[in-house]
Amino acid sequence: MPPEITINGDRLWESLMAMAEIGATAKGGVCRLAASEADKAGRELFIKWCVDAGCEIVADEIGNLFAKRAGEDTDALPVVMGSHLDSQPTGGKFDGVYGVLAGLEVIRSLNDAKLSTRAPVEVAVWMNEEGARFSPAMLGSGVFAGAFSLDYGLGRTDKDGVALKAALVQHELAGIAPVGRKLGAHFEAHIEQGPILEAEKKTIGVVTGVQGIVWFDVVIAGSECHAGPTPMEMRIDPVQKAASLLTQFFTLAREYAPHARVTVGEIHSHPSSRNTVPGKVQFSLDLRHPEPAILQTMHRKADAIVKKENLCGAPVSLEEIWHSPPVAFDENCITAVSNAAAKTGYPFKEMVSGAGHDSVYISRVAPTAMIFVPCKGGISHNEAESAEPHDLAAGCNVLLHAVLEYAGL
Ligand code: HGY
Ligand code: MN
Ligand code: MN
Ligand code: MN
Repeated sequence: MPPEITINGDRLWESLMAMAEIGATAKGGVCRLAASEADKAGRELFIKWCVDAGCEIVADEIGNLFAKRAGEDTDALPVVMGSHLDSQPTGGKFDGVYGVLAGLEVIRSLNDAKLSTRAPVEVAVWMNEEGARFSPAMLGSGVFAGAFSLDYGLGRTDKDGVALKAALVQHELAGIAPVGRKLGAHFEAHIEQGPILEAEKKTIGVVTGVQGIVWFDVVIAGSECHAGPTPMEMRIDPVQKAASLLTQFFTLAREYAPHARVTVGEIHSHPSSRNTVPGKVQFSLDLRHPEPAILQTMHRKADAIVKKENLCGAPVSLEEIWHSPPVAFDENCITAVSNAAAKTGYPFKEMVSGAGHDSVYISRVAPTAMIFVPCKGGISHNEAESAEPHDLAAGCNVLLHAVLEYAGL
């Protein structure tokens, strides 16, 4: 029987804190937008650590990175531990990074124990998971899984018109691999980014799937005029129309509570001058629900709201820019995670993820499941994001055992 490995998490915590210094913000968070200088620096540090751990590094054409630890059976498909290093503009130290560095810690622990696995084991860094710089989210894993073409992915531009293709850098230590390699299985460790595990005093979330997400761009066309002499009834004011739309969109969240989510994260007015009635207002709309039928109803109602608002005043357009249907993960992978949680003795529960993750698209091309650990107050996509070292270590031990159930010793 191979020696039992128990990951204590100290080295994992050190790596997380070292990575958090890259793109560190004044308020204790990180800003490592996809393919930015900070993201490049984070990827270089990850590559260095993986080369030091004896891994071969390859990158695919959309910029996904893979650190490969050979297995005894060179024909066996790799068991991959993946997540992301890119962050929100005011991101936290753990979103995405935890899953990547927990994967590295598994490899380092196998090295320490001088254990070789039957199948190769890899850590994947999926490009542009957040969608904060290049929409849509989960772009790198989506191209890898064939949900988007490589040209579409490389052609996505940020708000300054910079294309991902131009922003990508090839890392000198990385060989090039085509997108879409076959994988044996994919496991992603991630902080929950919500309050459930902490509230229920559970250490591990066995993630069975991910709720559906639809992203829209809303554009309201007004006409610029002077804030002083122009009588209210003469104005075509997109902000007043936005106020009515926003109230109705948020009503959808109440109508389909408790699982519906409605978020308006971006709001822009043009020309954005305090004494000019705007000529245009644009905002993003993010609708989510775990039930496909209800998400469709919310989508249909959003369309109807816009249609009614278009009967008068400032014209509104609602353009769907991304749809990620609800996903159910692979039963055997879910069982491997449950078995690992039971074996390691941590209190666990099954749950559906409210956030999107790279595992959504990778589950289309490989058996996939996820492992959640609590984060403080359920806060994430916030510089105050934090997690307990012992919970992070627990998730890493569960990841190790779930991976070994597939990779074999
Ligand atoms: O939008 C999401 O849920 C993910 O964090 N990109
Ligand atoms: Mn994430
Ligand atoms: Mn995120
Ligand atoms: Mn995510």
